[in-house]
Amino acid sequence: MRPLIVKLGGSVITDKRRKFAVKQAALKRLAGELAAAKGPLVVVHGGGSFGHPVASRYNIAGGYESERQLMGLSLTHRAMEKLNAYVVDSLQKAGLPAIAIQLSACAVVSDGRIRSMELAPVRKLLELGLVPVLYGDAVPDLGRGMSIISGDQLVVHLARELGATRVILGVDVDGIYTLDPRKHREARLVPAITPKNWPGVAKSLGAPGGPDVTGGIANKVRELLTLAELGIEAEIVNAARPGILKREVSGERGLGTRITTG
Ligand code: ATP
Ligand code: IP8
Repeated sequence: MRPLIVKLGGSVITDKRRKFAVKQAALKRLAGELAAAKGPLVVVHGGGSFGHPVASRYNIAGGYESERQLMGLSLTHRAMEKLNAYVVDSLQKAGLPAIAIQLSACAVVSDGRIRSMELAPVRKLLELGLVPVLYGDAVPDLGRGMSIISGDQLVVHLARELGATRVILGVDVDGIYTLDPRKHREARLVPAITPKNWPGVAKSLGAPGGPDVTGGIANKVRELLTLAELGIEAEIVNAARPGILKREVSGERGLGTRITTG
C-alpha cells in the first residue's frame, strides 16, 4: 500500500494575510483535482492563517516557558482542527472518503522532531481505501514541553515510513525561485534542486509571506532533500493554478520544482 502523499499548502487553502480566512473556492477545486488520483492517497495540509498566527502569538515553537502557553497550545490545535474540518468536508464533497488523524494522538515528538508515530491505523485506512488527512499542529514535546510540527516535516516522516511512491507539495507559486517571486521581479524558477545546487539556492531564498513558525520555503526544501536521498521523488508545484495538481496526481512530472539527488 505505497501511497501518493499530497500536501495542500496553507498559502493555497488560506489567505495568509487575513487571520482565519479559508479559500473555500480553491479548496473545492483542489478536492476535485485530488479525486483524479489513482491508488492510495494521503493528504496533509499546512497551517496558513489558522495555525501560524496563533502559534506565533504564544511562541509555541520555542517550547514551554510559561503557563499562558497552555491555552496557546489548545487554541493553536483548535484553529488547525477548524481548518482541517474545511479540508475534510471538501474532500468528502468531491467523493473522497477522507478521515482526519490527530497528530498529537499518535506521534512522539522531541525537540521539535517526530521521533516515532503509530501508523498501523493509517496503513489500515489506506488498505481499506480511505484517505487519511493529517496536518501540521501544536503537539506535546518530550524535550521542550511543546512544539510545532510542520506539515512539511510530517509529509517527510509519512513518506519515509509508509514508503510513498511520490510526494507533491502544492503552494501558491510555480515552485522554488532564486528569490521570493512575490517580492522580486528578477526571481527565476529553479526547475530542479539537488544536494549539489542547494547551498547556492538556499542563500538567496526570501522570508515567508506572513507569520510562519516553521521556517517557510527553505525549510520545505531542506525536509524534502532528506527524502530524495531515500529515492523518494518530491515536487513543489503551483496548486493555486487550476489543473496543475490534477495533472501531477495523474502522473505528470516537471510542472514545478523537482527535488532530486541529481
Ligand atoms: P504553510 O506552511 O502554511 O503550509 P505553504 O506550504 O503553502 O504554507 P509557504 O511556506 O508560505 O507555503 O511558502 C510559499 C510562499 O513562499 C510563497 O507565497 C512565496 O511568496 C514564498 N517564498 C519566499 N521565498 C520563496 C522562493 N525563493 N521561492 C518560492 N517561494 C518563496
Ligand atoms: O503550515 C504548521 O504547519 P505548516 C502548522 O505546514 C501550525 O508549516 C500549527 C502552525
